[in-house]
Amino acid sequence: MLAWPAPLLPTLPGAGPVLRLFDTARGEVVATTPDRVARMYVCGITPYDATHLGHAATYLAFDLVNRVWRDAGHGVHYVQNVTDIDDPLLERAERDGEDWVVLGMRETALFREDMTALRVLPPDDYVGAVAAIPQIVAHVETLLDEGLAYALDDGTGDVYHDVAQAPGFGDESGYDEATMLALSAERGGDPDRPGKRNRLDPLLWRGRREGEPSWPGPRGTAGRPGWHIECAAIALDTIGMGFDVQGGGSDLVFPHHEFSAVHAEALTATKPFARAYVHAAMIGLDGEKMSKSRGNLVFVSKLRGEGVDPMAVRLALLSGHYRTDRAWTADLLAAAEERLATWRRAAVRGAGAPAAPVLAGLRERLADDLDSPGAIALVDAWAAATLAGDGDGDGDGDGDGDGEDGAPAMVADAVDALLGVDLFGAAPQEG
Ligand code: 5CA
Ligand code: ZN
Repeated sequence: MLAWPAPLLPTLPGAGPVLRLFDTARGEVVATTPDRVARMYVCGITPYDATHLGHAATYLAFDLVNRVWRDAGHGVHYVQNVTDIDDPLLERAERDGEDWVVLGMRETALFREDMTALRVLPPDDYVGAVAAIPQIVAHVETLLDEGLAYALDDGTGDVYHDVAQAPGFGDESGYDEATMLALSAERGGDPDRPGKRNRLDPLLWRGRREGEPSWPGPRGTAGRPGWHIECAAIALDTIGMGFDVQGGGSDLVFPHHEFSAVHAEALTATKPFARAYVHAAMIGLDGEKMSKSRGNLVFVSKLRGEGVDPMAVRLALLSGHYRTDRAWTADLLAAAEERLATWRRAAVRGAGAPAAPVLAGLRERLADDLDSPGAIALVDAWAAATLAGDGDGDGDGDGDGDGEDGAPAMVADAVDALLGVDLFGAAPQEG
């Protein structure tokens, strides 16, 4: 699938330090250990509605991972999926009397526009579930052949993974069974379905139902893929086992990331699926998680339509730490707009407070589990110091401001490359 255009990425002098991230499986901040090319898989959207600020926050967190690795000198092989066939897509299409393919394509197109506007670096492989069906079917057949999966005998053709045979089951989330059962029921699982060997067993393949789209499936059983095997198959096909970061929102810790790992580890008889499982916290609105099912959504595209600068949206979402659940508020956006205007006023000066400490500080803050609030505070301090110069105090008579010549341009490059905020994108107001 087509991804979206890449924003320009300035090259900075020197290189940043090793990126450390909180790994859900180990329960602590660990150093990432990428090879020359770092490998990252981030779970993509289910395109039945527009991108809201929760989705955006999650993709911005992993955009920082991408940027920090690149700044440290690594190449990055970044993969993202699109769940372009699943229950919610079919349900929404049915509700609105629309073709599910058209709905999915339209919302994916809007997502691309939103990501482009937010200056998110695009994935190298952008893969839809439908396109991955042949690989998924082959994997389900392998699991059946090896006796690790089973078909229900109720005539549906539904196939489940037998998790009792998966030695690594539970390693990713670390949850106890009661928690798993509760989350499974809440997030698309079917713990109470009769005929399953284990209540937690995840669906690998759903046999054809009247009125639903279907594809040729394992052992000739038409149907459509389960959700977790989609991400396992796409990751295996693009970046293979043992990749550096599996990412997504914290609502994917269980069951999705647990079972994607279990499927891939069973298929390859190796561990681990990912070296680190990294989760972005939830963005809320009015005291609840922002979610399509609750309908309490603020869309990126709606804000763009209202003329809000996407760089202010980006700054607003990055002004909180990615692992802290936080709320979207009008004040958050207003503060980000003001901050952006201040940074832009400082960035157009010809001289300002020294740049090197800002670059070093940004690198240090972001490498420390993506401390974007700490990074932003450094730029705030730099902008304040730069703007506090009286404009001609350095005696060179150029009216550019006190301090180091060229520092503002260098800081703007660092802010662009590391935080993804373009300070020259809108007409700056000098003041
Ligand atoms: N297609 C699957 C992943 S394979 C899916 O979860 N799609 S989604 O459209 O529901 O979510 C897309 C991404 O946004 C996921 O990484 C999800 O964890 C994240 N996400 C969803 N809601 C929020 C929220 N309120 N705050 C932060 N991230 C969120
Ligand atoms: Zn996924």
